[in-house]
Amino acid sequence: MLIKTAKPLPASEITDPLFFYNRRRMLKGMLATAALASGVAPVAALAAEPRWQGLPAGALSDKTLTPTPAALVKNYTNYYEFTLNKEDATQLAQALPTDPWSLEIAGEVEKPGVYPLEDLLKRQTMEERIYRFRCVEGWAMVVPWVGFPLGNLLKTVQPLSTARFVSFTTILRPEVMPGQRTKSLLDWPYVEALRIDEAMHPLTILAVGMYGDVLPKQNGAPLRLVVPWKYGFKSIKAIIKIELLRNAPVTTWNLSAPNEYGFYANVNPTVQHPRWSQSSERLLGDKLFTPRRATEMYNGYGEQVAALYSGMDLRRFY
Ligand SMILES: Nc1nc2c(c(=O)[nH]1)N[C@H]1C(S)=C(S)[C@@H](COP(=O)(O)O)O[C@H]1N2
Ligand SMILES: [Mo]
Repeated sequence: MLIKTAKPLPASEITDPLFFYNRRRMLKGMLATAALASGVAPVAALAAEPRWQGLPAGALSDKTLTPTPAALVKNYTNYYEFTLNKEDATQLAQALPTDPWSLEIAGEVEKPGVYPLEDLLKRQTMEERIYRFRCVEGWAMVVPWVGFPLGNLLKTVQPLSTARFVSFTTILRPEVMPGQRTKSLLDWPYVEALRIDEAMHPLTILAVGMYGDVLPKQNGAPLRLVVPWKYGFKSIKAIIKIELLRNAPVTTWNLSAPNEYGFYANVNPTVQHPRWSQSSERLLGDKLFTPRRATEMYNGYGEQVAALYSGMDLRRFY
């Protein structure tokens, strides 16, 4: 979609190499840059796109992990606004319009506002982050996300010292999201939240792409959270609002079944879900007879994040 600007462009934007008229084209350019720097082959058609951004070393991303085949990640999704069926969201989610898209930033910040997504993205440096991802249901995958640290975005809007939590809200569009027309399972819109130190942690990213391309709609386009040391339900999709708060908000899964889905939801092989064990997991793509792998504490990111929870009783704060 072409964004036709009615007002004349300020000189700074005309000369700004980061400025693109088209979000998809802009994103593709960013993704190609990220892909090049990470060694993943860029999308061939993008070869002529300008490459104007260098990448940080990417020390937070384990390049030795083998990504799950993209087709599996795109065709086995959890997106309850559309369906409870993991295969059907691939098709159903295509009905969600994702361009144009605005992100509201509200609450305890110096610069609240409703920002066009393009404006926020063009100020960010895209990185590829290859992360393990673990759903609370016991399946796992490895995904090469493309995105940027949430903390970098939050810094641009200047959180106040009173901000102790950050909440995220998914778009409410019952006319295209059939699941939102019923309240039987979850309360809509889907809301998730982090403590501010979790939100500012450099592993916490907002993803706009995966596998070197724009994020598929079923995987949460145009903007989703990825918190690799927590169960997948924290990684909320299609975010339209980020709010900085003094107090912990009510979150969707915690509200639906507080004894099953804690606020923290840190991956923990020693704290069992009331209805199944969390001590092992099945990697997407593994054959039926492949033994399940052992679940890792904090999904393998303990070295980076354990300090956030020092002194906390993880059985109580699950
Ligand atoms: N808005 C929204 N976000 C969501 C969900 C959802 O149903 N709606 N499902 C969550 C769950 S349970 C998981 S495991 C992950 C799955 O991400 P994926 O479908 O891209 O693999 O998305 C999370 N984010
Ligand atoms: Mo999940």
